[in-house]
Order: sequence, then structure tokens, then C-alpha cells
Amino acid sequence: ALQGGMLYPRESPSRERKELDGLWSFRADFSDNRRQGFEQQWYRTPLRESGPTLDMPVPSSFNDVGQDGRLRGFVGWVWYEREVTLPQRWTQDLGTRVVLRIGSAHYYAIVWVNGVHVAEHEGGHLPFEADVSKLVQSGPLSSCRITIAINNTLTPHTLPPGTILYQKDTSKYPKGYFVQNTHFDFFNYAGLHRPVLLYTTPTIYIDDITITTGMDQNTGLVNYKVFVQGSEHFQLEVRLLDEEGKVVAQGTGGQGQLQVPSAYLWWPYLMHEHPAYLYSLEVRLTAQTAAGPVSDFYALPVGIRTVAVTENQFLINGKPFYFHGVNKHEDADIRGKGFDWPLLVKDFNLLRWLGANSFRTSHYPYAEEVMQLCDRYGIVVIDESPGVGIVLTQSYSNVSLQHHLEVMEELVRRDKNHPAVVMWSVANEPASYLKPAGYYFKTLIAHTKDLDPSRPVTFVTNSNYEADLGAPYVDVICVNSYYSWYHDYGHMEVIQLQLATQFEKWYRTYQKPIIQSEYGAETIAGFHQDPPLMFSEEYQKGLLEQYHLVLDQKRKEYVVGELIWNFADFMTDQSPQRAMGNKKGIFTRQRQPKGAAFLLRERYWKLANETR
Ligand code: BDP
Repeated sequence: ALQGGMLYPRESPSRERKELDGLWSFRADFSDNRRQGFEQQWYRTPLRESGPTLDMPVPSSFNDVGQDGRLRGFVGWVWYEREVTLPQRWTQDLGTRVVLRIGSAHYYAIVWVNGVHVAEHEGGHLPFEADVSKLVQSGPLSSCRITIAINNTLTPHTLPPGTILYQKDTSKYPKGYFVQNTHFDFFNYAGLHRPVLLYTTPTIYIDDITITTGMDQNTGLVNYKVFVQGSEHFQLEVRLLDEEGKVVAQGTGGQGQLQVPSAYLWWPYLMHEHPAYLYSLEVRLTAQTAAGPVSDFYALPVGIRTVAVTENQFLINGKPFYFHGVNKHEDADIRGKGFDWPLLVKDFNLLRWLGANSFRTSHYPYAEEVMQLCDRYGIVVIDESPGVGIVLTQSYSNVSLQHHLEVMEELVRRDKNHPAVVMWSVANEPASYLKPAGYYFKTLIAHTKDLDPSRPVTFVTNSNYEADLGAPYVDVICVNSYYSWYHDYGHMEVIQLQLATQFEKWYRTYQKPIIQSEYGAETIAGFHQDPPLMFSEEYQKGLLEQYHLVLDQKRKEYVVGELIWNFADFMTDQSPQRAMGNKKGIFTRQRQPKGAAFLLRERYWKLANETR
């Protein structure tokens, strides 16, 4: 099990932050074995002393910012480095704990501070930290050098999995030639994708908080657990404040239940006049030490809401909820998967323009800042792990399963307190018909439920309903299908029959609510053709309309959601099926609408008005 918590670093009277975004020094290790950086110990001295460096923006993928084609498709170790000057109170005060936090480093990362190894982390979509207090407080230095080596190689045991394919035929390929293959279509962007920062806490500190919420008549229930590190002797006080700043409940100790009479609930956007109501849980720690009193303070946004699943409904606060939303990607021009505030705000404005009430974090956990905005805006999230492309038998091995279990621990630890998150998705389109899939998904889903008994768990399937060995363990069936795109292409006339059959078969077999978790068509913005032909805007619209006819019948019975593939066009690996990326977006990669966006907008607002 994981050690410690992963609270989002927030400023408070006892905590400071220092953002390390900006330009870092950078070098890709182009040596044959890609290990020169380790052989020459590039972390020992400033990076510029071991060779030429580039300026690299953080956060950003490194792939698309340069003019060097070799860097765009680079596979192996890249090195990032940055010098930081620290305030004296951080380096002199031994009561201060200094933590280095990396929002995401794709895929495998090793971190040194002043040449000393401080952290190692596998997985490109979740944060990790290192306590660097001793290092920055050990000498007269007020600066420190942070070096991060990152490797983007994917193997059958990474999450997502991939395969390195060596080509040994020297009549066709140069010596040592290899390519990275993946079993998903989005481009394997890499680098420091999310904010890197240093923050402080006292040495006795609030390490983690777990919130679950409930309702008893009109009384909101907030169950809290606070974990403290650094001492066994301390006092804890918790207070719950409403949006006006008024204290509505309080308690003491590391665990308890707060009761809020006539509580405002956290409702999804468009479902209620006052959606997304957030209280603030203020946690105050005090302790006496030989050196004097210590205090720590942390404030966590809290939404009071319940989630439940019946045979044919998805309930939020006891009311049937219909997901009308999108699948997204973290993807944009130039920055790749790098976190970007303007992009974030634009995307949320588009979601609200569209009347979308939900999205799935296809196919990996998104930045914490994204989740925070979902809480604030009332956008419901299906929170997906990076379990995409689990299609090889090797990827069902025990090694892979162990890692996947750990990733779910990291994901739940990070996102458990977000009211917007209503369901976990452990995977997308795995080969769930393979023999080991039954045990794999049974174990994975049971573990996720142990970690968080308060939310339903699913994975997204495209297997046949009869052959799917994981489906018995999910709470909600999520199905992807591409009728008249990957099958019977060009023939929209088959959609209604095939889709209705799909729903009926799944429902009859499992008696669980169903979400159409993907459907869509490749569409090049500006291509027009009537009668519609594939790749035209008219075909995309026509295909969606056929799906909607069936969805409108089945949502009266047991279909509880529809998520279009995809919100926006996104970059993929090169292939003959993809004209510079996947073009199934209803918005272009630059976030401009295709015709289908207007069609969906009308539909989503209509659905919203019906279910309000
Ligand atoms: C689905 C995948 C998604 C792809 C989509 C497509 O889940 O990641 O991008 O197909 O091919 O199978 O457009």
C-alpha cells in the first residue's frame, strides 16, 4: 500500500508554494544505448557542463516545441534541469518541511536534488513528491539544482502498455533500429506535463484528509478522517464553512462526522438552480514541541452529494442522472499534453456552451486543476485510469496487475475528495475476452471498491457481450461502438438496428445501467458533401442523428448516458487511417466547432431541460 497522502499543495498561513514552471535546461540522450546520461552522471554537475542543452518550457510535452524531427519521435531518456533560489526561512528553519512535487512526468522519472537521488516514479499521469528538507537545509547554499530524467518507453507491463519493436533485418533497417508501438491511437507525448513546484509544511503536518458525504433527510453528513505525520501528540480541530464563510459545523479529533442542517447539495450543472455548491473544510493542527508550538492549516473544498446505481439508473442525490457529455484528451497544438490555463478555461467554456454535464477522462487521469474546475462548475466526471490498450496476454500478467492496483491506489488517493468524480473507470477497451481477463478485472475492481466504497466502478468495453469476462464485475456497463464507421462503413442505414441490438443484448445479459461511452465519426472540418460521405461534416452529423434516435428510446429504459468521441481532434501516431491525427472531434484541435457541435448543443440543452 502507498505511504502517505497526496493533498493538493495549497497556500495557507502555515504553507508556502514556489512554482517552478518556466524554462528548464533540457537534453535528449541520443546515444546508441540511451544510457550516456547515467554513465556520465549528468545529475552530478550542471547539465550544460556535460554537453549542449536546449531551453524547454515546463509544463509542456517536449515533442512539438522544436524543429528537430528526431526529438518529436524520440524514445528513451530525456533530461530536465533547473536551479532554484530558496528563501532563507526555508533553508534555515529546521521546523520547515520542504517538498518537491511533480504533477506528472511521462512515463518513468528519476529525480535528483544537488546530485542526490530523491525520488523515482512510474506512471505519467499522477503526481509524486520528495521531502527535500534535509538536502536544502544541510549547508550554507540558498539555491538547489533539480535534475529529472524521464523515459517515455512503453512496454507490455507499463500502463498504458506498449511494445518496442526491434528490426533486425539489416538489408532494410539500420543497425539497432526500433520503433515504439502502442495499442491506443493517441500520440505518446512525453515530458514534464504538469506543474512542478516546491512547497512547505511544518514538520508536524496534515498529511491526508478523506471525506465521504451523505444525507439524512435534510441534514448533510460529512465524514472526515485526518492523517497527521511527524508526531503522535497533537490536537485537531475541523470546521465546515459555507460559501458565505459562515461556520455550519465543527468537530475535533482525527475522525468524525459533521452534521449540516438544511445542507446545500452539490448538484451537477444544469440539474439544479444552484449547482456545484462547495463548502470548505478547514483543518487546524496544533502541537507542542521542545522548540515551541507548531500549527498547520489546510482548507479542502467539500461537496455534499450521494451517488448510487440501480438496475437501470444512475442516481445523484437520489435523482436519476443522464450523462450527456464528451470524452476528452489532454492535447493541443505545440504544447502536446502540457497543462495550459487558457486551454483549460476555453475547454470548460466550450463544455458549458455545449450543455455538456459530464466527461470521461479518456484515457488517463487529467491534471488536478481540471478536476478542481469540475467541482466548481458541476461537471460530472468518470475518472479513468491509464489502463488503455491492455490487449496482449503479457499485459494480464501478475506484474502488470500489481502495477495496475498501485495506479488505482494513486488515483483514488489523489481524486477521492472530488464531488465531481462519480465513478472510476479502471480501463478502456481491454481484450476482456482473453482468459486471464476474468481474474484481472475481478481483482482490480474489488481493490478499487476497497479503496473507495463510495463510488461505482466500471471499465469501458468493446468486447462482445457474451465473451466479456470483466463485465460481471462492473456496476455500470460502458460500451463503445463505431457502427457505420469501423464496421459497415458508409452505411448509416444499419446503425439503428445494430445499436438497438447492442443495448438489448447487454441489458438482457447483465441487468445493469448502460452508458454509450464512445461513438463518432472521423470528420475533416470544412469537408462538405451531400448526400453525406465519410469524412464530411454532413456524415458526422448524420451518424450522430442515427445514434440519437436509438438513444432516445433506450434512455427511457436503462441507458443512462451518451459520451461523444471526441470533444476535439487530437494528435495520434502516424498511420494511413489518420490524416494528421484523429479527427473525430466535434471541435477542431484549435477548438473551433464543426457542424456536429451545433447539433449536439441543441440536443444537450434539450436533455438538460427535460431532466432538470
Ligand atoms: C476507440 C478508442 C479511442 C480511439 C477511437 C477511434 O477507445 O481511444 O481514439 O476508438 O478509433 O476504440 O477513434
